[in-house]
Amino acid sequence: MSHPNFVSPDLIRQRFSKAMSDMYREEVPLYGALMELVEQTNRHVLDSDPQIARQLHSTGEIQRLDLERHGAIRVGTAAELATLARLFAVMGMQPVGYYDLTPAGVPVHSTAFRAVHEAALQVSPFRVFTSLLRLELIEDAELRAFAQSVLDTRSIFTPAALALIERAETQGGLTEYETQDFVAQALETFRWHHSATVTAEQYQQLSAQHRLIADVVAFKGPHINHLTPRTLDIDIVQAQMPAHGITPKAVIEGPPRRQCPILLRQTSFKALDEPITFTDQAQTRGSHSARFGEIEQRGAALTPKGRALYDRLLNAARDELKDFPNEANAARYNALMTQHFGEFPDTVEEMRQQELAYFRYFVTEKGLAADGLKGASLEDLLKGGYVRVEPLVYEDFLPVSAAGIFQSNLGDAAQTHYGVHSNQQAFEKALGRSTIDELGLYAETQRRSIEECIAALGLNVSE
Ligand code: OOG
Ligand code: NI
Repeated sequence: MSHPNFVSPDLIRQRFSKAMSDMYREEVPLYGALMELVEQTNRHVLDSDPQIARQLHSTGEIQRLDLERHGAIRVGTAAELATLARLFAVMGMQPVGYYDLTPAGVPVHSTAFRAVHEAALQVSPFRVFTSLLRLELIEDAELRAFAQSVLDTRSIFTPAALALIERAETQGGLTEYETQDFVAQALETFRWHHSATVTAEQYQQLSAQHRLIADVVAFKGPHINHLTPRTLDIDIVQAQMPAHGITPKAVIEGPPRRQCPILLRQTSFKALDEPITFTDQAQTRGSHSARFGEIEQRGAALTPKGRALYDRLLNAARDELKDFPNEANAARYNALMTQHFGEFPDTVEEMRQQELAYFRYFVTEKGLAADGLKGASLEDLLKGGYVRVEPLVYEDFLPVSAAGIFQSNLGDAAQTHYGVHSNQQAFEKALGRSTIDELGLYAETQRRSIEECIAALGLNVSE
């Protein structure tokens, strides 16, 4: 039972997301510039495209747009991941989805911590893409043991944060006073540290295995490595970035531009080179690049059938390109994507009828005023204009896109080939629980919205 004096987990998450954004804006000035560009673009789109404005108003997304962002972190051990899961649970965030990045040469597997119910997402859609380093992929046994020993001695949470997680678990929530403290203490885990925990030589050895390994092992904690605002038009932002002193990656990840946006389109700019001090140096002498900027545009969540079509078309375009998308082949890649995705229906009605995407159903004014709808099917109600649909926004990530984002920030030289397979079981063992299947969540939200329509119309229709 939740105590009346407890702050709701959704509000804790909303506050934490704001605190994280303020911290990152202070640490990485380019993030502030990017936020301004995204805000300007969103205002422009809302002013010039009444249909998008109407859609966002009717789904309520307009209220969360300015709050909306995701972050990413990388941890080194099972214990770190399991405690993070508990920390995020205090804020109403659960691990959704499993992403294996090893096929793309990145030695991690990941999940996304986020709210799962549409009402909670509405308060704060804050998400954190969280990766666990797969230490077993370090070939050199000595280096592997060294990395493990460094990770085993660090503690990425403050003692006060750990105490508050426990208190939230035993009490069933946090009071206002405890919440303030929790947000401040939890933030410490994600802060940047200018000093490394290893010598310059050890850093070089870790980095030579994979730059990501150095990024995880050589620091006190899992610094947030980017914070991504949501834009309503990613092509505009991509085109404007250079004029704002920001150089974007060569191609936008995800589906091509469409009338009806689907899934997720993302672009990022390169990691910053930041001065750091190694343990064997008195002053700052080294540098490390980990933190970057990213923006994204979100579209409709796809059903398994829609997702299979997306994956097939994406693979076909990439196979035909015969290489990772880069500066030199970007124009051809974009052309191939547009050509292949011509096959993906691009109207709401086709996507709904072919069951390619998930939708939310709403009762219309006409529906509320109507009588005598008994016995009508959902299709009848739609055709008669008594209910209408809006695509359900995709709240998750895409493994191929995530790999592209990782790669662009690690440099092309970092491409490695691992002969291992995904291991969701090992990931969940480390996490201490199973990950939630995102498709089930979308199906549930769609179902709830249909039930709400039926109740609002006073009907008991069969579909
Ligand atoms: C995460 C990269 C993936 C996304 O938006 O797909 C990601 C990382 O670099 O840690 O953030
Ligand atoms: Ni990201």
